[in-house]
Amino acid sequence: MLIRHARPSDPRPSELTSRALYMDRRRFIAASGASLAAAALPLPASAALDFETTSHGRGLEVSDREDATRYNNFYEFALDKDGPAEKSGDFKPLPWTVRVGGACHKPGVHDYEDLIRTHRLEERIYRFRCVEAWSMVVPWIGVPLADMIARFEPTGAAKYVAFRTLYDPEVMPMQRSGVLDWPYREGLRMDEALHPLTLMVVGMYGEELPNQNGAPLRLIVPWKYGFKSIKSIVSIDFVEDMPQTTWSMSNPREYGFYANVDPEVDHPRWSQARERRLGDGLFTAKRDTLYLNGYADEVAHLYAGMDRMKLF
Ligand SMILES: Nc1nc2c(c(=O)[nH]1)N[C@H]1C(S)=C(S)[C@@H](COP(=O)(O)O)O[C@H]1N2
Ligand SMILES: [Mo]
Repeated sequence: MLIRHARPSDPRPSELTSRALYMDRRRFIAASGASLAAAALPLPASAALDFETTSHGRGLEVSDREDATRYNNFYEFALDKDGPAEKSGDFKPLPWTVRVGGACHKPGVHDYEDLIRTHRLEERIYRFRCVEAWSMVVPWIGVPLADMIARFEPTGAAKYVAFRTLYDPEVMPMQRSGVLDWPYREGLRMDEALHPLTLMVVGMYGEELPNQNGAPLRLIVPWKYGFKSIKSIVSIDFVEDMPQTTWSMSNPREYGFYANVDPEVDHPRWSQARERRLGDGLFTAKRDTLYLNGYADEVAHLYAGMDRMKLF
């Protein structure tokens, strides 16, 4: 007999929308997408993707595509939220290669198409929480990072995975400034990278990633603050020591390596207890931030015994 076990991160009642409403809304968005986009800035056309739907996040009320693709953080293009969509139009995400190296048996340079085509794409609806206390719910499309990592055959020396974003100051204007130490760097502990929730994302809302959301491939680690979800990845390295990460290099007091969503660990300059969901009206109450962004039952064991205040 087949029993569908509820996933512990399944939506709570306040986040629910009916499946029918979600499908309707998708159809509505598909039908009206052109006119909506024309009303704002024209988005470069994205190709539709072939993917399997999954039960991840089924029933969560999905954020509007407009919000998720026009309110971004992508410091390579701009420091404000509208800037990435406005200033990334000339960026050409394809062709693209990813260099894989370090402690693995199959290092090498991989063409994006080969890297993706050999995997089955899945759509997963995840909550996403920025460290700046806004959140959204996005239907991401990607490959479980663990599946991608398996083909590189990491060795026993691989304790962490380090990722880097493209460095190309000609098309990424803020890289001509020193606001951050470029290229953007992120990292995960090996067990975090291999966790089934961790996704290497190539699309959202049924289509390839828009430039401002990290085309052509970016990470999504749904229980961590948004800055761990590095965009436009050009290299993956398996390493023995905890890698340096952009935000902790720039301000180690404010940004740690773990960056787990935690309502009880305040950012030094603001509380993390509440968040504003993109699309909620000005008069809608902020929402309570959930420990590990609502994924605690799936990932809390990774941090058993760890001091949340020290290893933030
Ligand atoms: N390369 C790169 N990746 C990045 C960032 C960035 O500035 N550069 N910003 C991070 C932050 S702070 C957040 S909140 C998310 C935003 O992702 P989104 O624009 O798709 O919502 O991207 C993350 N990945
Ligand atoms: Mo963020």
